[in-house]
Amino acid sequence: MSTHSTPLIPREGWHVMHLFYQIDHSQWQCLSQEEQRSAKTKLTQLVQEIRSTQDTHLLTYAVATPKADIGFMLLTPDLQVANAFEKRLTLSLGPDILNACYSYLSQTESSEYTTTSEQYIEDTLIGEKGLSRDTPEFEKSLKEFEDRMSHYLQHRLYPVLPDWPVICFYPMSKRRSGNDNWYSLDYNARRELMAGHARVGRTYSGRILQLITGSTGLDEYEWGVTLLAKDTIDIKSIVYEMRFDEVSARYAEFGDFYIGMQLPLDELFRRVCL
Ligand code: 76R
Repeated sequence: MSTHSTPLIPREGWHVMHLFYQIDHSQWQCLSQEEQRSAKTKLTQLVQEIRSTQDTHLLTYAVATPKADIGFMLLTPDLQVANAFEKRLTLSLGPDILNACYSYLSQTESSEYTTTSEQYIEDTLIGEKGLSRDTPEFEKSLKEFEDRMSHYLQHRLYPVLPDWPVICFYPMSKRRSGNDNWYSLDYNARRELMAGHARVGRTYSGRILQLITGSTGLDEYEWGVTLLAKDTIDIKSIVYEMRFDEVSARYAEFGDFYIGMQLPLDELFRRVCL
């Protein structure tokens, strides 16, 4: 019998875990200096091992308020691997030192509202630019669009996140109550609403990097929202501005918000007083 578990790799995309821990300083104080040093070395080596695993990324951050002390964001294809890394991270500093206080499981996904080539041809190339099919200009513009989209789709499914200092995570769902039921709208209505949402989002290009990961059936809410920024003002403004956009104003429900600062591990240890 094989001793290996069957890999659980989605047909497309990766698994994503947001992990939040509080440190039990009274347990930590029970360790000798030597034990504390080797505990930190163990976590450092584990982080290196995770980061050198193929198609796997790990962000480490200090959480700004006592909702948590340390946060990890783990992206990796195989849920078996994600689960094994999560257990090892939890125990890495010794039993009962890192106590999980919040976690979120989701998957990277492409969006059903992404503009398709056919839509782009109809709405933009023919509709707006007045080009006709089979002309060199038409072919060139279509190829440019398709290259841009394939790059963009690749980022949504297989993201490599920058080391921007501010990281904001919150889960959200679309409302399903009375007249405000997102899921009873037809596809075109949702697509139009999402186009308005994307227009607001695009004005934050270069200031906000967003990664929307899907979690229906996986965790309490329907999506995990991860925002990276260089300035907390940009987090505050995008979330504020989106509240006025119908998609959020009328249809969004939010979970708790976590704000952290990405830090290299040695600085993170000092920050959280380990
Ligand atoms: O195809 C695309 O991905 C581009 C258009 C786009 C989609 C489909 C887009 C753009 N988003 C999409 C989907 Mn978004 N987004 C959020 C939040 O706080 C709030 O009010 C909402 C949280 C933010 C801040 C944000 C930012 N987006 C989604 C979905 C899935 C909806 C579904 O499938 O029903 C959710 C839950 C969601 C939520 N969005 C953008 C941004 C930004 C900054 C952009 C522009 C990205 C860019 O063009 O680079």
